[in-house]
Amino acid sequence: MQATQTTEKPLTQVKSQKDLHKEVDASGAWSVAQIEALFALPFSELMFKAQETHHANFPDGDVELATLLSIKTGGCPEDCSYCPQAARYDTDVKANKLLDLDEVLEAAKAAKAAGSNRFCMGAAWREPKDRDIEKVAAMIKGVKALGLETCATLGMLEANQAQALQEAGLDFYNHNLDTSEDFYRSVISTRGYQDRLDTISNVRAVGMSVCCGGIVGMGESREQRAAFLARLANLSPYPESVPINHLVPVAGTPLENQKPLDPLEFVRTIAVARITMPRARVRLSAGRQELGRAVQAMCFQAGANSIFYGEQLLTTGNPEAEQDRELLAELGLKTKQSCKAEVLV
Ligand code: SAM
Ligand code: DTB
Ligand code: SF4
Repeated sequence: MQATQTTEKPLTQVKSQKDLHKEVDASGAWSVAQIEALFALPFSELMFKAQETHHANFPDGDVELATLLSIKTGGCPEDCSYCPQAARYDTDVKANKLLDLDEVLEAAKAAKAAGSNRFCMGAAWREPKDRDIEKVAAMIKGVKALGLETCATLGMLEANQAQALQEAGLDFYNHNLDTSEDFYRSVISTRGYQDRLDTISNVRAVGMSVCCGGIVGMGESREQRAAFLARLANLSPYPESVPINHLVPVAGTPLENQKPLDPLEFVRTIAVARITMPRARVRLSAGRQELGRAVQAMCFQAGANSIFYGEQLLTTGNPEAEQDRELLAELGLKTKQSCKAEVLV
């Protein structure tokens, strides 16, 4: 596969810094104003547009199942305000060392047996050390040999580390922008937005697929949600996988008392992600237990076509696999076996 560097399409015709997000771009980039206009559509019109886009790009209408495993839990030095794994917050999460290869392969076999398509290994690191990369590379090889797609989320990556993971057979690397650049500053101080863009660029440069999304419901405004989606959609190319997490407010984190986002606004966010990134797998990620069946059904109608599958995310809960199978069956949704053959426009 041709290695592609991630670049952002430049916004042009900018009159002032204040207007930066308001201008329509000559090169076809999404402006924040255009995305806000999508959010502001009558609900049924927005849903209709999202469904048109979804059917045109995913004629099979299938749902991808991705299973998460926390391979290294807790004790993280970062200060992400939402995260129960940050060492500085007093949460119920206990820090553990990196799992052994056998434990990871057991979990991957169980995920495969339950019908999962992708196995995603997550570590509570700011960034991996080179000796961690060697151990994770062995896990990737083992999981891939089981016939699963592989994904890892290990924090910031240097170019040589991205190369090593790619050579081990890693299909996707997850690294989220999390939110808009201006809201980001009130959520995380220990790493910058540009650091995140650099990691995504390093992943692209070695030809791996990018899994990149974020969290909504952290107290951001609609304009900030639009600015966040604009940053994702203007990555060139945009990510193949877009996890949209609904904040899980965990006791002990600074966001523990955050008021939940209006569920219809969550559905709108999914619809706008679908319209602006037509061929991406848009994944309903953290927070599905709180959403309930009806809101999830609306999200699938809005163009979501991937879920985290299995009763555990990293440290928080997720619906039981059986419950999810029942929900998908009731909605008449098929699951996919592999999206390897999908090619981005
Ligand atoms: N440490 C690595 C990193 O930060 O890139 C990988 C794991 S980190 C837990 C992956 C993502 O999980 C975060 O970027 C965030 O989007 C999501 N996340 C973490 N805690 C969450 C919460 N309480 N609610 C919703 N999403 C959360
Ligand atoms: C992503 O965007 N969401 C997943 C995955 N990528 C790694 C993680 C969700 C974590 C939710 C909080 C927890 O379980 O610790
Ligand atoms: Fe650490 Fe990742 Fe949690 Fe941030 S989101 S505190 S980097 S584990």
